[in-house]
Amino acid sequence: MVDRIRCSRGVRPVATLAALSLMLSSVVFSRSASAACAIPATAHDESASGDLPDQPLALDPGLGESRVKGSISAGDQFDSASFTIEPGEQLDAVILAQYVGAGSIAVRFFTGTDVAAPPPAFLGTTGLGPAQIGADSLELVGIGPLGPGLYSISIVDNPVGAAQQYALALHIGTVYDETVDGDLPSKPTPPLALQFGCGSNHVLGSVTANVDNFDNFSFTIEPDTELGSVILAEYAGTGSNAVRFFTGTDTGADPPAFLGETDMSAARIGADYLELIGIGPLGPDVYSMSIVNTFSPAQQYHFVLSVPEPGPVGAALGVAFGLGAASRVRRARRGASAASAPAAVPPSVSAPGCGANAPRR
Ligand SMILES: [Ca+2]
Ligand SMILES: [Ca+2]
Repeated sequence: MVDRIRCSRGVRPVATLAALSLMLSSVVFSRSASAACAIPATAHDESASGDLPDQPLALDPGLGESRVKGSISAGDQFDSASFTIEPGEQLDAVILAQYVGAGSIAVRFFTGTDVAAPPPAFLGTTGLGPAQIGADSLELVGIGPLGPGLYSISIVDNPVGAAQQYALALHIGTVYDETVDGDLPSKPTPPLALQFGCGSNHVLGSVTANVDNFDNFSFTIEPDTELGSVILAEYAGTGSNAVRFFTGTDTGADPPAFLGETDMSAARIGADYLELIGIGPLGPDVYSMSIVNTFSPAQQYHFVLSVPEPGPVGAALGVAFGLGAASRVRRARRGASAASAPAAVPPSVSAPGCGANAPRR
């Protein structure tokens, strides 16, 4: 059994998911939450599922962390895999989680796959060895995060002949970006219910006095999970504002309970708002956030709401994605809107898959 929160792909209004529920049946909506965010999914493990081929094998990583584990040697010079980042998602990081062996390997990134038309476009490469354990290959190459599209990676023996074992941890987060997905509602329109996943959930928008005074959204933290942090990753603007947290939503039978508030400023980029307000971590429940600007010119924000996964890599990423986010986000926005950059992507609306072993529909 895999958990519902991990398997919900992309930040989408709950109404949209509800409309899909008949198609997806109980696979998505009746999963046990007991393993929620508990074990990183395995996208592919060569010891269990066979050698990754020279030409990319299509994998199905889920939201949050999914691992690709394998080995290369003199007789197995290339391990190649492809995967799709769905609309409403981005590949936040590709962390070298494990490395054993002499020498180093190289990981190469492409858009598309070798078996698709048009042929793949080379994005970049970086060498990986013991010194890069814990490092993000996307950051080393200078290409992350990667928005929706079809991508391939190829792990290459370097130098040829050495034997190495590796594990790469792919981290896929959800994204709600007002420039792509539309303005978040102001009162009296109810908060937009966003569907979060394990790992990082990005919300990007802007508020402007007398034009767009409120950006309101809600989200559900599922049983056995928690909201670990809410990091202001980016901010641009001047003047007053407020970021407010509630339990519940304005649309519920019970009015929301105010949890606390504080404001955004350039000095708070990288700060955890749950810590600033003193309310985190937040356990299973329905919550709302309201970003308010009723007096000042336009203010742009990017929050990263993290539902943590176990282990040092997962725990560190909530902070890392926030602190290193300024350049990441600008690239993410391009990736999200530049649908023509990667090869043609099927307009998949939702994927309940939880790693490579679960069906996507
Ligand atoms: Ca191999
Ligand atoms: Ca807005």
